[in-house]
Amino acid sequence: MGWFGMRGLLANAAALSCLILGCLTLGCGSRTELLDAMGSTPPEVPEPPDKPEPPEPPEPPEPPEPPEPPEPPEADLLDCPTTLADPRLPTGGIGDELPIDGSKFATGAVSSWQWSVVNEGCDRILPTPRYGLSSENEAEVMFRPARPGVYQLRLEVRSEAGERDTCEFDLSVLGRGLRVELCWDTSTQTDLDLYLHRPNDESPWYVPGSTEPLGGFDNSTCNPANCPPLLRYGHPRVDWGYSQSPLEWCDAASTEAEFIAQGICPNPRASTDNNQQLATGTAEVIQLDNPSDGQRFRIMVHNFDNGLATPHVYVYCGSAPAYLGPPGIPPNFQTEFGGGFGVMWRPADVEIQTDASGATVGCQVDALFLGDAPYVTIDVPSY
Ligand SMILES: [Ca+2]
Repeated sequence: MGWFGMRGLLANAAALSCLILGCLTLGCGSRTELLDAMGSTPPEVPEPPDKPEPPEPPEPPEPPEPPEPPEPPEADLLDCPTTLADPRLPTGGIGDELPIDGSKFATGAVSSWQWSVVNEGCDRILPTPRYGLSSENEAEVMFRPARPGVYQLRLEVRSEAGERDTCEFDLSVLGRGLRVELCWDTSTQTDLDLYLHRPNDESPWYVPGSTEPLGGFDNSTCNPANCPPLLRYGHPRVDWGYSQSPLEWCDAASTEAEFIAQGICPNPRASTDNNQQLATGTAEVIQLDNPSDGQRFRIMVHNFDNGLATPHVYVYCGSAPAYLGPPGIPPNFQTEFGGGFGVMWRPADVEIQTDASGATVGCQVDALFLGDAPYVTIDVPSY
């Protein structure tokens, strides 16, 4: 682009500017006249009225509750065992894997299976039941018992058409000798200890002259220092002259696995001490596989840390357990004084009955009383 072209453009731009300025001038002039007519201060423009808040939208109505699904129709799909001797039931002991084939119970075409176990004994008190149950949605379930005696199992089935049937049946688990189980509601907080006294011996629970349990353990009891897998406080393993059991008699699914790891399965033997450090939320168990006929054993429950608790004791020496407790005294199984030997409960004496081969077939469980009350003492370590 040349100079003349640019000059022409400038001339045109000047003309355009004049035109725009002229218009602006005219506009300004008109505005000034208006202001002069109304005064120099423009009137306050009134604030627009507040916009009213829009009304809250109404709550949407609650959707109606969906109707309960109708109960599936009942049908006769199962013929479950009604006696412990039913040949369709497996036999076995603690820690064994016991398959139960539900197809042998089915009388109709079953398309789905649901197995469960009714929690009884310590399993109804502990935070986690101890038995094992696997393949519980299969026709053949695998059950691993954790104590002797009778378990109650439950089976619910459905047919292809959605019909439903249920049954409950008993399964007996073999036991050996004497087994004592202690469980309590506060097993994740309080340290109770289970003891078994040497038979035919009425010495105190703690060495005469001692003033508290840790200084008073001795071989006259199976106690938390000398009976569990881990020996403590320098005590040798409890020895009342009973022979050891074969390793396979110790339960690899419980803390007895620690005995197996040491290559021993001693008698008597205790589970790992539930003291909130070594174990928590567990039952305390003492097992003696080979007691002699007529021997009497006293059981004792000690509140080691004086925490609150409601203790329950189950004694197994035949098919049905004896149940003892809770003693109800003192309140919360605690003493307000603390220290010393604290609260000790002697729930029962157990007298063993064996057959000619020496196998325990039953026992007599005599609950113990002090006057009319359960045999509970505070700071008194006598038998
Ligand atoms: Ca304990």
